[in-house]
Amino acid sequence: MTYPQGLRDPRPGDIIIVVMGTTGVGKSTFISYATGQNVKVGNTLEACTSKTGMYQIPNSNIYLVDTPGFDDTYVSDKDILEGISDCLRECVSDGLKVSGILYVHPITEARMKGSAMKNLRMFRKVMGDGNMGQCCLLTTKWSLQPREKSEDFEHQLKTNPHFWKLLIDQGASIARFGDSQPSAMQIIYPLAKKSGFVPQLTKEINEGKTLGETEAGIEVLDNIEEAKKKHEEEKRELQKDYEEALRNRDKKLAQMIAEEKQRVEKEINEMRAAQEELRKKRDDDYETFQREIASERQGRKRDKERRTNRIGRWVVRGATVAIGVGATVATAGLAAPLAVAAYGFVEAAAQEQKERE
Ligand SMILES: Nc1nc2c(ncn2[C@@H]2O[C@H](COP(=O)(O)OP(=O)(O)OP(=O)(O)O)[C@@H](O)[C@H]2O)c(=O)[nH]1
Ligand SMILES: [Mg+2]
Repeated sequence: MTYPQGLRDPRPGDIIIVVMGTTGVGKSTFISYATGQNVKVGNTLEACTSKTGMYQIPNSNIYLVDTPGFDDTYVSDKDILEGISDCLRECVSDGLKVSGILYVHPITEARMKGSAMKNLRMFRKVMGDGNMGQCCLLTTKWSLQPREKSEDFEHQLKTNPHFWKLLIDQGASIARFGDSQPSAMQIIYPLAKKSGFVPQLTKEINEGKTLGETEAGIEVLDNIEEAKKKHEEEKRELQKDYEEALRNRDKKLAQMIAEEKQRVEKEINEMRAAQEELRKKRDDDYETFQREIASERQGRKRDKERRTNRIGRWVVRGATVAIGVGATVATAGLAAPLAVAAYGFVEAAAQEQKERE
């Protein structure tokens, strides 16, 4: 099967929809269906998507941003937040229209486990509660269990104040993904129609805060601090065990404990370094941002081109990759007509909005 041609780098006014959620919930799968592109999907328990990436819906001005989920390794949370923050800020400063956010959760999980709760908290802090009207809470994997069970789980998600109730009360919509391209497009259309907004994290960064001073950054710093305290406790225990092993002249055991202690110390140092970086990640960014504004004011075309190129690097080299992926999306035969329809639809909405402005 061939895919619609015309994949291109995003231009000012193009529409951005960000996809967030815990590892393995189906973010990349959803994007594969929606775009007909070969987005790498995970088959193991390990996180699959490690970097933020942008994918175009063919023949449309809509781009989906795939993000890695926050997991249990606190140091990588810092990198993930950095990636999301940089991507959002570049989108906003390059005039792209961030119009919607999808928060993905598998319907096979009725309860929100530790990492799901953490991702939900991060999602709220990145977006800001006042922007929930731009968000859609999406459930996936409906085909993996009986429908009644899924509906029961969905009810729990919707009504539990610790899960989605508050977000729905604040205006978030909910949707079910039906493992097909038309279903993906039905979810994307209403988000693409919304007007652009600036996520809370980006607002805070643009105000000159360090990443560690933003709501989302504070959450990551606190999590690292908590993990660091546990590690320091563990290190103290290991030290006691080590001294005891020496007293008992058990050299082999002492050696093993010493190695374990070294590993714990290394992790503590990594955590300290991550905290340090988060706390000071303003100066570079903020100054760069200020410089960009200044050079823009002076009308430096060259600078604008450089930013456009930079945004271009986010885009997966879609056209070439997309051609060989018929197997990835069973229903992608519908991609062309739907994407063309989406394009017309969204371009018309953008035009309408422009006229209103
Ligand atoms: N049947 C079904 N399987 C799904 C669905 N979504 C995801 N899966 C499966 O779940 C696994 C993980 O999916 P991914 O799309 O890689 O998940 P992800 O959210 O991108 O994960 P990370 O990249 O690790 O953050 C894969 O084996 C998918 O095939 C869905 O809606 N239906
Ligand atoms: Mg992924």
